[in-house]
Amino acid sequence: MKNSDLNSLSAVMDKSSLEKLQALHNPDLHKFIAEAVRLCCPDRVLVCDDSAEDRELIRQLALQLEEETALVQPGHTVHFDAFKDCRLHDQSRDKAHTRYLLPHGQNLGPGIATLEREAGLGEIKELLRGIMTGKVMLVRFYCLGPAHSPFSIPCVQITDSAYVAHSEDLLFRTGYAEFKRLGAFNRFFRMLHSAGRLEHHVCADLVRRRIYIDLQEDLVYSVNTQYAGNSVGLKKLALRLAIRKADQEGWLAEHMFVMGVHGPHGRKTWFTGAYPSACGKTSTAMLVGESLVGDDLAYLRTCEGEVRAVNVERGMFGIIENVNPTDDPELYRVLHEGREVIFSNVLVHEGRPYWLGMGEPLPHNGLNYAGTWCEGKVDSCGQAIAPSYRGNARFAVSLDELRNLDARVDDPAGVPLAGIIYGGRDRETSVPVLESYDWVHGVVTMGACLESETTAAAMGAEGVRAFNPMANLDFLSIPLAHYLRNHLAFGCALSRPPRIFSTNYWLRNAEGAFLNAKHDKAVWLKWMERRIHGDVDALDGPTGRLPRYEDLKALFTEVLDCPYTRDDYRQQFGLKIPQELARIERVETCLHQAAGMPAVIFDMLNGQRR
Ligand code: SPV
Ligand code: MN
Repeated sequence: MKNSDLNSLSAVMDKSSLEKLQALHNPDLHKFIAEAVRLCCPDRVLVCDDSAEDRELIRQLALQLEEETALVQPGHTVHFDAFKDCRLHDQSRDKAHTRYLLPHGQNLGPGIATLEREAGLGEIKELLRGIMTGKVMLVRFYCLGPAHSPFSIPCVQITDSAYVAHSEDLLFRTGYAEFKRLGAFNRFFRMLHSAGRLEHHVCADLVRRRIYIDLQEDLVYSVNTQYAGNSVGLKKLALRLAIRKADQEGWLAEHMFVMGVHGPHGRKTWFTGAYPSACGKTSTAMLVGESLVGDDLAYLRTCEGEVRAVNVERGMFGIIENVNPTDDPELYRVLHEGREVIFSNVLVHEGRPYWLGMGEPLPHNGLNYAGTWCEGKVDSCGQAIAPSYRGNARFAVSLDELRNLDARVDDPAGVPLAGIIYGGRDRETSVPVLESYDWVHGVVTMGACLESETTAAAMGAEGVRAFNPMANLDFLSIPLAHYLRNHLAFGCALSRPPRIFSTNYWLRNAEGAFLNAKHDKAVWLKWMERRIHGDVDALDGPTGRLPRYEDLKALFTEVLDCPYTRDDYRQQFGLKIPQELARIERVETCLHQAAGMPAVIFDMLNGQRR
């Protein structure tokens, strides 16, 4: 450590924290922390390692600071994010104020918000100046992906929010040992977060909420926010840095679950699935009888001619709405009996959490995201306040709580990937399950053409159809054309790339009724698994390979023990030609707006149209 860094830090750290930092022989790390201390002026800095004692300290701190409140069930707490009214709240990702800082004159193409780097750094540093006065700065180390692996990315998180640190303890792998092992290396991800001024333990300065990503330094600044999607740096903020790193190194960083699907005779086949937020990604990964590796973020690398996938995380920050004993029995169990759960923006009554769609009547009053709540309460815009934050109340748990966790979750080599699934929220066009003809066909017509209706996971209007390639558009830190070119190249380099499928759980009939029940996705998954092994045939259609009625009928009986009629099949799998053509038109328009799109993408769409 440089002398000046050491001096500035020893004034605000106790001996134990200083020793922990000194044991990491990494001047870049020391410099980053010293600069953050000079900027944010905390009263004290607490450096944590991977020990159980430090984790317990953070747990206790979250309660002491009242960012979390204990519930009746031991180890369970609730956290609320700020809510002023329907226009000003802190309960989902703030896309409008999340920006990449780029040198003057550079941009990342349409739809990706950027800011001139010097100006952005000036603004964010002004917001952070002295922001931790009177507070404790926490310094935490994590590892994205399994440790000791080609996938691992060490990260350091600085925050003044014990809730953020506690969430990361549940959601990510510890990383102090990894930093120690690696010593002086310079590429690690850096996160600097402050919840800013608090009122009633939630962010008071929401209008000054900013999330700025400095790609040059692999550093994310986040200020005046507590919602985990904006503040828990290792989640979607690190994904943005990872997409950049993956681009430079020739792998893929994706918004995907990873799971093992069980086939006949003990066979297990590995899939990843990219779905926009709140479109069925977690519920697919959690299907009864299958094995979970991860539910939100995956890194994909090629190794000896095959694709390997890992879960970036080690926990789940899931949507709680509609988690009930019938649809999600394992999650429901964990939310009641788990050792440690952080609930956010649910309804609390007599120390117990309640949420919409939990399968039992809700109390008529309690504490919720808007303060004390009773039925009929409205906000200052006159909007009814729901018992729990509609659509985006969440829970955070460690994967260790789950009985369906796959034994290979921490395999440093990842799992061999056989299939990739793309799924959006589409009421009128795509069939429930479809297989692509080959890698390029799948990447283009299923991944790049993904459209979905917007949901409560990000700020803005809900239910609006939006172009969302690979369900990753919100997180792209490289131009879209570049990202798609990487995808094409990734699979084209392999003699047997993973098979690509699409699913749509949200198809409706003309009267607006859903054409599928929630459990039907279990059948689509089994069909894809059988296709990969050639156990079932398919029908060659203009948009891809379709399941045969007889195979689905047999699977409905086998998997769900329920009938499946020709009429069901016809309604679900009849191609909606005008809608398909309209979709190609819309997506093509979006793709044309981005410069440098590979010509093969438009050729493929033209072929599809013909
Ligand atoms: C999502 O919105 O896709 C999530 C939650 O997984 S967040 O951490 O907000 O990104
Ligand atoms: Mn997600």
